[in-house]
Amino acid sequence: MKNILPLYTIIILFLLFNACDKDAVILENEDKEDIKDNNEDKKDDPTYQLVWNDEFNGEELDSDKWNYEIGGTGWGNNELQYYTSRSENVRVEDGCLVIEAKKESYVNRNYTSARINSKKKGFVTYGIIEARISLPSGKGTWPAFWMMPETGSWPSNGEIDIMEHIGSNPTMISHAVHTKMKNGSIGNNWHKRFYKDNVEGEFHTYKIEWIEEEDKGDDCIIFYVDDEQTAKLYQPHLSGFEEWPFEKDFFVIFNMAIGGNMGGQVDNSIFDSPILMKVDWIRIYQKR
Ligand SMILES: [Ca+2]
Ligand SMILES: [Ca+2]
Repeated sequence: MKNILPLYTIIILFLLFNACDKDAVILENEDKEDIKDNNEDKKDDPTYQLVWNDEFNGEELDSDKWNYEIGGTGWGNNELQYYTSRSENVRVEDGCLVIEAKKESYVNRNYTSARINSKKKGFVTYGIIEARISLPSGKGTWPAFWMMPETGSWPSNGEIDIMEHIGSNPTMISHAVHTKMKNGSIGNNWHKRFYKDNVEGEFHTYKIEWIEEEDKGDDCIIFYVDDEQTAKLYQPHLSGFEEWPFEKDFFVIFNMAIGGNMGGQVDNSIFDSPILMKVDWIRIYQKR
């Protein structure tokens, strides 16, 4: 079954079920209002409806939707920052999620930043996953909008990198997926780079459309930047889990790493100005 969190109210379920035929969607009242507004976008779309979103319009991060990931372990990529949940590093302001990286000694690290995820709170199998993001600039920054599986270990259970950017390559947007057969640890993961001016300091939308059995029984994932299709990845024909683990629930992550395998060498002078990743909204749609 295609499903989505949050868990809390079952009250609206019946109403929704009368309107839609197959997707199980459980929503809170507040979310329902948001969704009503945002469905204006898609009200004429016979295919998709909004099922989970955060407009980041409150005063603080919504703990019903997000978890903080905290620590300075390098996160598997030799990243240099310590991720905290402090407002210095992660907050909601002026209608946006703001992740700010800082140069400061903190526990075992010389930089701080933040990483949040929607594990067990917002996840989906298939659908459209889209966010409107303004990226930081500066050598050594490595912000990302990506997805990991609700269950199972990496890399067998997959990873979908909707958008990664590095400040050392200021116009580059990277899309990638990792599977058991093809992943970063053996250096052969699928990826595609796309170049666009002004991704740093300006808002753009980053999106995947993840489609079940789009062609001859095979799934696909289509990547978009500002609604322009930038990459399309098909499931290897009728392949199994080792090559295509993307048939189960994935949650969302926003983070900004400093340095690390992809972020590269850090130019410490970048911290003379605030290093900010801003997310205006995230919206997840599923087929009606
Ligand atoms: Ca399939
Ligand atoms: Ca917003």
